[in-house]
Amino acid sequence: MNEMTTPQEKLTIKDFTSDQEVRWCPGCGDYAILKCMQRTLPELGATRENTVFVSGIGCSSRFPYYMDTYGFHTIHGRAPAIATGVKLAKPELDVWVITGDGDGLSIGGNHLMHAIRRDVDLNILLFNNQIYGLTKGQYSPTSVVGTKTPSTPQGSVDPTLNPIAFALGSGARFVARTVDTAQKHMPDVFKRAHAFKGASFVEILQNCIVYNDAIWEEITNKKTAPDHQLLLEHGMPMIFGAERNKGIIFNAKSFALEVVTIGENGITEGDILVHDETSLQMARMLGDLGENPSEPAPMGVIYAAEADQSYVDAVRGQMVSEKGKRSLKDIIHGGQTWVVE
Ligand SMILES: Cc1ncc(C[n+]2csc(CCOP(=O)(O)OP(=O)(O)O)c2C)c(N)n1
Ligand code: SF4
Repeated sequence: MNEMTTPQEKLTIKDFTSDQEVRWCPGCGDYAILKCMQRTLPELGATRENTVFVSGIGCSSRFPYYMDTYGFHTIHGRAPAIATGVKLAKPELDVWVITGDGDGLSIGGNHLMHAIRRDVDLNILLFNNQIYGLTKGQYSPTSVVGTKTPSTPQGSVDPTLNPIAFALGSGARFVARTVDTAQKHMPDVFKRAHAFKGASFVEILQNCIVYNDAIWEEITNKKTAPDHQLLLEHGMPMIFGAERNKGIIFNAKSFALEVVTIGENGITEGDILVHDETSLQMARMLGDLGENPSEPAPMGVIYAAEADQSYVDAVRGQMVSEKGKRSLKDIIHGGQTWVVE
């Protein structure tokens, strides 16, 4: 007898689009990221019932409303903590964390650091617009020094926090960068982040057209982008530029990466560094590249290392081995506890 199977219905962008009215300012970079996610999930074979978006507070954190999946719009800076709970309770779910540079790196810096350090299997997307958008444009940890805002009328004096360096310093095993306008590049980065078993950290350069317009202009403008973006590809030489004649070398004297021109000072293509996404040392140097405006910003997968253990499996293993042995009350009262009378 032939078994009848119901063919899996192919989902489309519509299936992941909720009926909620999108309330971002016209022209905000968040729209492009949202569309890209709604378009990419069907390609990943994701289902609505197995997908959760967890966000904190900020314009970017409105994202879960607009996805027709499960979602939590939580409290400021706490999305990583709540997402960790979701993943531990239901490991079969795909858990995406949506956060901003203020939500994830100011009030939530501590929580973000520990979710990354623990390597919880979350896909963390940090929308970096270098400003607090929702609260009307105060400076954030990623604002460049001298940024004039209502909270820094004479210009900010705080040194700028680099999200890639922050993630690597927290022990991240998957770190990538993309930009809101890159409709071809962004899905590939989402797919790699989704496939990674562990905490995948993605910085998305995002334009806030109202409070910090055009901060990524050199990277997004078609004319200037080739000279300001270094598109990384594992195993390929790091060559960039409108004329494809610029490259990255390692300067052993300054112990840093350096931009060179192929054909000048005896530099040939063979001198250009080949990207190795499994090298933490290279990732750390790439993380710093682009801080100087004369250098290109690395885009794509900067670092991807194998996880040495699954945090979720390890914690759930302990939960299983402990089950039925002691009550929660016994555990709480099991140590050095006393009653104050
Ligand atoms: C406990 C608490 N403190 C402060 C705020 C005010 N607040 C809301 S969103 C936000 C910053 C959001 O900035 P960011 O994460 O960069 O998101 P964007 O709006 O730029 O997307 C702040 C400070 C709050 N909601 N809760
Ligand atoms: S304030 Fe900025 S980040 Fe917020 S919705 Fe408007 S353009 Fe987007």
